[in-house]
Parts: sequence; C-alpha cells; structure tokens
Amino acid sequence: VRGAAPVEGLYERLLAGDRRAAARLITMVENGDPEARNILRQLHRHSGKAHIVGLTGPPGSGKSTLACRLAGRFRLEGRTVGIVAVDPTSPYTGGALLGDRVRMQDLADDPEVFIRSMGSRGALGGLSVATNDVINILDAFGKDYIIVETVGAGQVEVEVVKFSHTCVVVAMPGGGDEIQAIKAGILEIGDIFVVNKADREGAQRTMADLEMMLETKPALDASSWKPRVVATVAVDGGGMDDLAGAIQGHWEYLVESGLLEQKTIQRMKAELISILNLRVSKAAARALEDKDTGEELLRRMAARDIDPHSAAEEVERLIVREARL
Ligand SMILES: Nc1nc2c(ncn2[C@@H]2O[C@H](COP(=O)(O)OP(=O)(O)O)[C@@H](O)[C@H]2O)c(=O)[nH]1
Ligand SMILES: [Mg+2]
Repeated sequence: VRGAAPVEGLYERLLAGDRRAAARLITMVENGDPEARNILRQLHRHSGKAHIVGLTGPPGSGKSTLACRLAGRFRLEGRTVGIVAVDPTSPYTGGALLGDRVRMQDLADDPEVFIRSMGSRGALGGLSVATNDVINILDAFGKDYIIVETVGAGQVEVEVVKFSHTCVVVAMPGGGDEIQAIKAGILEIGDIFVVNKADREGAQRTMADLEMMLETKPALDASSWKPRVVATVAVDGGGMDDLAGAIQGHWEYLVESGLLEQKTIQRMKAELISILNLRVSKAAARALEDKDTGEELLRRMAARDIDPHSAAEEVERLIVREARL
C-alpha cells in the first residue's frame, strides 16, 4: 500500500498545471486504481468551469480532424483545450492526430492542449464513469474547453455527449444514408449540426436536408435554441470561424437563458446514475460469485425453488447488507 504522500503530491502538481500529473491520474482512472478516487474527491470542487463540447457522428465523418481544428481555433483566442476521444479507432498518438502529424505539430507541441484517447481499458471500470472522470480531471486542470469525441453509435457514446453543454453532431455529404443514420436518435440531442467535407459534392444538398429535418422539430418557445447547421472543411480549416462562433453562441444562450444550471444538474444526475449502475452491478457480481450465497441461489433457481425476480430481491438484500458493513 502506497502512503498518502505521493497521492497528495499528485493532486497539488495537477492543480499547479503539471501535465504529467494529469496524464498519470488519467491512467490511474483507466486502470481502476482505487487511489484515483481519493484524488478525484479532492479535485471535484476545482471543476465545473469548463465548457464541455460533445462531438459525435458516424465513423470517418471527420470528428477527430474537426476536434484538432477546433482546438487550434480556440487557441487563437488564448483559450485552453482538452480533447477526450471515446473511440478506440481515433488515431490520436503522442498528442497528435496520426496521418496529420505535420499539420497537427503545432497542437502536439502546445502545452495548453491536452489530448487523450480512452482505450478499451476504460471499459473495464465502466466507460462512461471513466470518461466523466477524465472530463472532470481536465476541467479541474483548468482547460477552458473540453471536446469529447464519440462515434455516434452505442448507448454509452451517446450518453456521454448527450450530457455535454453543447452537442455537435457531425455529418458528411452522401446519398442521404448519413442523414438517415443521424435521424435514428441523435437528431434530438444536437445543438449544432456540422456538414463536414463540404469540399465534396452534395454538401449543399446535405445541408438542405438537415435544415428541413430540423424545421420539423417543434421549438419549445420563441426564445428556445434553434439548432444551427454549419458547413466545414476540417482538412483545411474551412468554416471553423462559423463552428467556433456557433459553439460560443450556444454557451451564451445557456448562460443567458439560465439553462446552464439545469444542464449541470442533468449532468450530475447522469454521472451519479452511471457510477451507481457500476457499483451496484459490481456488488451484485460479487454476491453471485460467493460460494455460499450466490451459487446456492443459482442452484435453487435451477431447481425451480425460487423464481428469477425473487432471487434478484435476495441479491439486493445481500448488497444492502454489504453496503452497511
Ligand atoms: N475531403 C475531406 N476529407 C476530410 C475532411 N475532414 C476529414 N477528412 C478525412 O476523413 C478521414 C476521416 O477523418 P477522421 O477525423 O479520422 O474521422 P472520424 O472517424 O470521424 O474521427 C481522414 O482521412 C481525414 O483526413 C474534409 O473536410 N474533407
Ligand atoms: Mg475519430
């Protein structure tokens, strides 16, 4: 067992802006190191200042390229940026985007930009819990913007961006399939829609399709946010002023409308639920692994002595008893 001193030191170094301390803590989180939780506990009151921007959409639509471009754009204003990619296929390496090494060199060398891909290791401890932990670490670390890239499929990935402050949905020109894919669930959560690869044929058409679909979405009232549609060419930085402007405009809207507070509460709730889900399912798994109680219960179920619902209630009672200890 390591003493309190190194943990204490990590916390202070992180708050003092030491990138290696931040990277180390993130690795601890990914590895499910129990010591990380103590530091996260202390860090909590230092977080809550960042603008969390979710970036989601189909694979290959240009999310990673956009994230880097956006980061570069925010840096021009002197703002600091964290990028968290919840997509193992996102080729960030050594703080840069693979394949765009030369162009992204500025970003890789910029100490005010922190890029991290969540590996599949994060999944062991619950991907959404680990991702929220990383977001909170970068928030406490003082990043002004935290861009969270997720591929727009799967429950966890959508959950993570759904509870960001500003959700950006990325599409690209195509025969309408991409728009169909967006329709199936993420149209509702988008605050801003990006048609990336606007250098390709059909971008105008995709923009028009999206705008039409958004028209049919009923506005809550005259003052509610109207989703914006922005065209970008992430590879050469085209449209980045529009996109950054829309993101900042949405933040101002949240602040002025008072919705920011509401969003924060929703975010806290989603975070709490994902931690509880993880803790309860782990406790249930432990109870079932227990020879005396768990295996016996399963045998009774197989023998039709007890039905699955009643068995689940028994496990619940065991978990509650364990939690009281
Ligand atoms: N033509 C064109 N290609 C792009 C654009 N943005 C990204 N790409 C390319 O599309 C591919 C996928 O980009 P990536 O950012 O990895 O997409 P992701 O899977 O959504 O993160 C890469 O080869 C990029 O260079 C763009 O605006 N125009
Ligand atoms: Mg990517």
